[in-house]
Formats: sequence, C-alpha cells, structure tokens
Amino acid sequence: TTAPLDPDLDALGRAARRVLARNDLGTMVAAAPRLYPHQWSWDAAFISVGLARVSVPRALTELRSLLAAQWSTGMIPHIVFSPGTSYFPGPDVWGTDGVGAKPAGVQTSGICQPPVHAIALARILRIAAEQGEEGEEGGEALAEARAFAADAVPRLAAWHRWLSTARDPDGQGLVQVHHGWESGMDNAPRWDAAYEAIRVRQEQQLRRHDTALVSDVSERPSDSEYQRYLHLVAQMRSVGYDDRRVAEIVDFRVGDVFMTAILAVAAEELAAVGRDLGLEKEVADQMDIAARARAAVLASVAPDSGLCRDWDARVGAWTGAESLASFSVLLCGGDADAYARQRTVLTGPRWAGHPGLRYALPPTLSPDDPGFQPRTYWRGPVWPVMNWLFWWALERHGDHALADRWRAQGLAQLGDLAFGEYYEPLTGEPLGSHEQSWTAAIALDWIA
Ligand code: 9YW
Repeated sequence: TTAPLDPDLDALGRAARRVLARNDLGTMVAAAPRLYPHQWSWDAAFISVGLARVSVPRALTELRSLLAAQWSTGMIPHIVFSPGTSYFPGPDVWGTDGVGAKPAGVQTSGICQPPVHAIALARILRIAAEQGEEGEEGGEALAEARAFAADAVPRLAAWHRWLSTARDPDGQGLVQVHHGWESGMDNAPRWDAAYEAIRVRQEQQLRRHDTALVSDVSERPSDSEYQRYLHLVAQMRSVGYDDRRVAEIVDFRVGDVFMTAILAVAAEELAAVGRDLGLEKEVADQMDIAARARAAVLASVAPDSGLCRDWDARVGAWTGAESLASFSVLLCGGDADAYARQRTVLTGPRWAGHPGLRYALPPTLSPDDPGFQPRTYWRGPVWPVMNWLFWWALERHGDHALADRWRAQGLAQLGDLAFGEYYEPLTGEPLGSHEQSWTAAIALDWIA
C-alpha cells in the first residue's frame, strides 16, 4: 500500500503557485475556484501561510481582508462574501446586513470557524524572518509583517477572548459551536446526535450549487442535512445574531473539543507574538485562555478509550463518536500519557496505520468504523489541510519523526497535482473540489 515517496517537488510547487494565483480575487483568495467563490475564515489562515511562501505582503493582505470583516464582538465570521458571485447560502439567507456588530461595507455570514489565524500569523512572521532581519538586506518582509502584527494582535486577542467567553456561557471550558459549519467539519459523525435531535418545522427552499459542481453528489452532505443547517441559520437570524440570545434559543450547542484544542495553541502562539512585539497587555490574558482551553480538552478524555469527546451542552452529556477530532490532545498536548495513548491509536491499524490505506495518513473516520464512507466529505476521506495541521502540531511538540513521515506521505498524495479538497483514503482519488486553495497552500509550505 505504500506509494513511491518521490513526487517531483518542483512541479508540485509550480502547480500550487498557479492554483493560488488563479483563485486570487485581488485582496482575497477564493477557497476554491467554483465551489467556494468567497473567503472562508480558516481557509484564509492556511492560505496565508502558503501565500507567504510566494509573497509575505500578499499573505498579510489576505489576513487584513479577513480582519476587516471582524465583528465588534470579536467574532471573525466564517465567510466573507466576494461581490457578484453566487453561492448558497448567500448573504440574503444569512441576513446579517442589519446587524450592528458587523462592520459596514462587507457581507459576511453570522457564525465562525476554528481560530487557526494566530497560528498563521506566527508562521508568517517566521517565514518573513527567514528572508532577513529588520534593517538588513531582505528585511523588508519582516518589517512589514511586524507592523501588520502590531495591529493584528489586539484583534486576534479579542477574537480568542470572544471564543472563551461568549462561546462558553456555562464556564464548562470547551468552546461551544452553534452549527456544524462552525467546526469546519460540517457533516462529521460527531455532530450526528445533535443534528438528529433537531426538528425542522418549516422546510426551506434549497438553491444548492454544490451538488451541480461535484461529479458525485454522495461526496456532499444530503438535502435533509442541509434543511437542518438552514434551520439553525434561521434561528440565529431571528434573534439578530445576538450572542446571548442565540445561546438561549439555538437548537445546536456543543462544546467542540477540536476547536478548543486549536484555541489553546493559537492563544499561546499569539502570546508569543505579543511578547516579541512588546504587547505585554495581551500576553497574560492569552496564556490564561490557553490554559483554560487545554484543561478542558484534557478533561474531555474518556478514561476507557483515552480519546477526546465533545460536550452536548443542551443534553448535558459527552458525545463519544470517534473521529479525527478524538485526537485533539495531539494538537495541544499538556499530558504526556494522554498524548502517547492517542498517538498510538492514531498511528495504529485502526487509523493511519490501517493496511487498506493508499497513504499512511489519518482519515476523518476509521475505515473500521461502521459509519465509514470513504467518498463522503467529513465522514471518511483524508483532508490534506488536516494533515498539515497535525504535522504542524507534531513539529511544535518535538515529535519530529512522525511529523516527517506524515509530511512525506502528504506530499506523495499531492503529487497527482489535483489539489483535491479531500481524498478517498483507500484509493487516493481526489474528491470534492479540485484546485482547492488551502490544499495548494499547505503544499507550498511543506515544500519550502
Ligand atoms: C460548505 C471552504 C469550506 C471549509 C469547510 C468545509 C467546506 C463549505 O468548505 O464548507 O459548503 O459546506 O467543510 O471546512 O472551510 O473550503
């Protein structure tokens, strides 16, 4: 099952640059050429890392565009719409135009996505520093990145603060999501129980484009899933996206362990950037946020399996559906035993070490899980951008041997130059959108 690990990296790099250039709308890169013609929040962060390998100023522009759409509450919206392109659900469905917290002059959704932005900012600063120290030859990129960071750090700090307060109203510790879309893993089995409990009282007219744009509709969420997705949007819209009222009325409120693990490391990365820039005010606060988030991730670990769980806040119970998110301790660390145990399971024969896999990379669901659907979105396929995130976390943790292996396997998978949104884990076939921007971006960062 092991593929040759010798992709032509020059050709891969050239193709990845072409994808980013083609998807570039000017001040934002579309997440995908046709399927996702707008700026998505966590995509933009990963994309900015790849852009930095081409041009640090362009990478900063990407984050600047996103931050310009940040709500006054601190929330960074999950989609910033580019004018003139159709997408469902578009701004008319979200109905955020009259919302006072949204900056005027931009159109956005009314929910968020995982906070990987500070991770990206820290990495861009590092990439810039590789080009030269400030004041020396080649130091312009770093000077510009540091100037940008001075402005971005307080904004990202407010974003993290919003996640740890408005999205943890019970003080339970995990960041709560109000929609599967907020997790970035829209239809992952980890949300099935919460979605099943939702009664859609009034079906809405679906004007989906996605099903026309992928060759096989089974690669996308179903219509009945979409009815629930839109029901939640309608609920939030009905209370004007007011944080407190949404938390009271929304039919989906789950503490997301994966999002919380990301917050823990992102807050630490932000604290480090803040320290470096002399922005001491933010540092202690971000370290507090990180500590609380990490403690909540560790508290979610099930004693029997050693895996992380989400918390269904409406039911008041852990939800134990196994998925890639079950391995969140590998992202944030904090407990050597829990880390070692999750690492053993994730690299073992049920997961990335499964003998049927085309590449030894973690799929979103174990091929041995009865719910495994190898072609369907977050219910089985391998997502290159997730491989990058785990790789980054492993490196940060000093777990270099595994990081190197996953990077090599990940690059081999991308050697087909399709830049698939996700891949069939058993055959290696690219699925969903091709020329997906974040896939191209992480390839560029891996190659550099
Ligand atoms: C959708 C853009 C987004 C990602 C999400 C992914 C998908 C959009 O695409 O959501 O139509 O469901 O699930 O993580 O940000 O790439």
